[in-house]
Amino acid sequence: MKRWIGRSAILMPTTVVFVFAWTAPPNAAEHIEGGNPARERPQVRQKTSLEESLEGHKVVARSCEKPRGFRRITIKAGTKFARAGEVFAFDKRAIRVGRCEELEVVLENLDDVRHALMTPGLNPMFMLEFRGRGTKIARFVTPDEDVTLDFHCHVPTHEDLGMAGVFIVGKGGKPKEPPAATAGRRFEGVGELIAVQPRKSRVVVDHEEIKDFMAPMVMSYQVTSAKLLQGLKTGDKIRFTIDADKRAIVNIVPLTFRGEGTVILADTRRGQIVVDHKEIPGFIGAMTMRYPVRPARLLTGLAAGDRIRFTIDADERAIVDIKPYAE
Ligand SMILES: [Cu+2]
Repeated sequence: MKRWIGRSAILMPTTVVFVFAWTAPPNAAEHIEGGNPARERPQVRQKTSLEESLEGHKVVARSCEKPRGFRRITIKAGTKFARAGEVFAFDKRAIRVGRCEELEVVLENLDDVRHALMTPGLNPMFMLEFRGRGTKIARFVTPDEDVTLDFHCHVPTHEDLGMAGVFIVGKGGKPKEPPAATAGRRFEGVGELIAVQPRKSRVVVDHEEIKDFMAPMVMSYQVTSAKLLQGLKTGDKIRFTIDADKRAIVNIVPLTFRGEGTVILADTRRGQIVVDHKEIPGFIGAMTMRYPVRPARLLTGLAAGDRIRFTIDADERAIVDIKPYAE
């Protein structure tokens, strides 16, 4: 009764592509760094925000797999560093760093407003965001080439108001490959929805690395149609396609499906369950079916006849959450 092979066929009809123009630069005001500690991450020890931040932002340059050195730099952001005619600035405007060097960036925000340090020319790009005062740390590895990489504050208007500078890598120089190399390309990512905002046609996604495009991070994206968000909820896992030109999500395939049914057999040893379930909209009709359960300990204490609500992860091809309930 295992029917996972048919899952793409089942998912396909729900896939709708809408395309229209990206209207404004990405709204960095909604860019969120780090993770939401309140979110449930089963099987994983609760990480400290520092660990999460470091893990999420250790961006290794495509051209340097193994860093040859390490350097810590402190960058302060605030109105007090602004020169005449500016409003905000970073305390440093030109930072010399080595080639293929691991940089620990300690960013201090002295303002109450939001700032975001971004180096768009880095492949993959690097970004560290603040929602207010404080210090954050993240790392990236510089490319193994003499190149000058711009950095700026990604919050709209802040770059024009003074928040810009350069990382001079090695002797510095023009990038070999302009950032526009991604132009016209589409990238696929997998992540968990942190927020769904149909009215704004936006989603906040905690995503894994998007190869050749962006490091793992929590980020807000425009979607090209609010219809793409239909039926999606916070906590759902999705596979999504980003159009690099539009800087928007042009397609979303849900990977999380929720079902309800009665346990026929809880096979703890094999980590499987047979469940007589109702229709799972967008996934499969009402039927009795066997599913892998990960982790298998979710089956502990379950017995035939128990009523359950469960979550299917179509990417993991397994039931990843089970909650018994009384009728
Ligand atoms: Cu700023």
